[in-house]
Amino acid sequence: MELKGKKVLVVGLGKSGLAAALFLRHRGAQVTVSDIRSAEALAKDIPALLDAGIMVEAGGHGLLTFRRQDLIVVSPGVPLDTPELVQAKSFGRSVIGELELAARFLKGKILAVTGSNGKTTTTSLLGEILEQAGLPTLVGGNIGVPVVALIEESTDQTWSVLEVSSFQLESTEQFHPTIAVILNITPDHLDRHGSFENYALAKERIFAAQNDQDFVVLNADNVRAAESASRSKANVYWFSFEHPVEQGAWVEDGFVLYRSGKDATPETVMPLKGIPLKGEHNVENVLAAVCAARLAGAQAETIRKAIENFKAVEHRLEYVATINGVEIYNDSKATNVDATAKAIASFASGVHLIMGGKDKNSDYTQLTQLLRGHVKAVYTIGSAAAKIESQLRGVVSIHSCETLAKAVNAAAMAARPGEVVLLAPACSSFDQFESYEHRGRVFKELVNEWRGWKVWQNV
Ligand code: UMA
Repeated sequence: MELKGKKVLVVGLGKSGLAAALFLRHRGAQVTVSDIRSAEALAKDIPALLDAGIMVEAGGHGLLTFRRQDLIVVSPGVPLDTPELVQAKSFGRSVIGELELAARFLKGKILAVTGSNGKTTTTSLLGEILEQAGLPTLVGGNIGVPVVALIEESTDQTWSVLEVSSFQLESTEQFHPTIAVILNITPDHLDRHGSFENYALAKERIFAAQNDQDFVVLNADNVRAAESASRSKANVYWFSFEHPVEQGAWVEDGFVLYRSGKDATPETVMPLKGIPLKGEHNVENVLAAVCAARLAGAQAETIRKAIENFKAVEHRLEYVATINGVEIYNDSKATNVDATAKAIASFASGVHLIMGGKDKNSDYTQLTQLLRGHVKAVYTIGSAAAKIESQLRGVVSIHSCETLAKAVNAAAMAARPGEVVLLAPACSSFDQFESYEHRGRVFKELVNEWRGWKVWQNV
């Protein structure tokens, strides 16, 4: 793809937009960036862009700006039905996402991981395993490093381990992973995709460009992910927590096993108790990683060691502290109902659950049974609070807290030794925070204040 002299518009100036604009300019394109945020809000990035010879349109998208381009590169968070994009397309402008742009220039092989939950943990784990297996490895994507930023470092030998979201996959054409993993598909982002099926179809784009030389790794225990197999042209490998699979990874008698084909002898990879992460969902993530890493050429022994030394990723059921016998966990990345369900299920009982934020057209009644079994009280925050409260009224004791600070305070007062305070919001963070990372960091700061307060109380 020739970029020299092409007029390219980058829509959205977050992490992806900034990286894409600088890359495109570096390759000789005439680049403009357009963002709905004001020039003041974008102030920290504008000087570097102008210095690089990139034009900036701030405070809104201009129809004319969009129509003047040869190519439009869209950030993942910008919906494809944005009117300016729809009109530019109708005028024959080519519109691609940041992932697709990157895919056209990235060298080497791609191992891509998608799913509604577990993507970041599995991607990080795979990055560690492949690196320890001596393979030249880069890690990026939805995990926080735009894929476009990996291009210059990639070589023909590189394995790019990429976390890819439905937002990124929605606008792919040539994106072609050698190994594609779908961890699970459960409702999320229904506000953007309109329906569960549209969302699932966006996820399936991960294998759209694959052929019979490639591999797809699917969760045999997740109905919608398993259904995808019939539409894949690649070799299907499975992972299952519940039963042995023909080829892939599974759990049997407390061990993780892997079999490379239906006539192959199963190999024992590691005991379940060697997995340092909490919850059944993390065993699923490990099974997916074992399968994908074996397909990439890592040996079972290397995989076992990398898993045993793996630390939970920040904001994913991250252990924060124990204060006066109360364990505190930060699962700020639980941004949908299924992730929250998995977090709750990781604790037997006595959970004080902080949930709420920006609703994504979710159905919180799906938590009813788990709340009754494991949760002592729910503390609601954010703009989704009223909906959560009306859907869960009578199921569990609910405290309306509005802010995270009030919720931590209320949970700290109520929790008894042996109980758990868990932030697992089931919502996105954007009503009160910049991102789920920001929400998680604020939570940990509040927990620190709580610790200080307890220490002071005990003096
Ligand atoms: N914007 C517009 N017009 C619009 C909408 C947004 O100009 O109509 C602008 C905003 O004002 C803002 C910019 O677009 O300045 C934000 O772009 P973005 O939302 O794509 O954010 P990035 O910083 O580029 O981050 C994106 C991913 N964000 C989303 O998908 C929402 C990050 O995933 C990812 O880490 C990063 O690229 C690098 O690849 C975050 C995420 O929340 C973690 N992902 C969702 C999830 O995991 O559930 C999918």
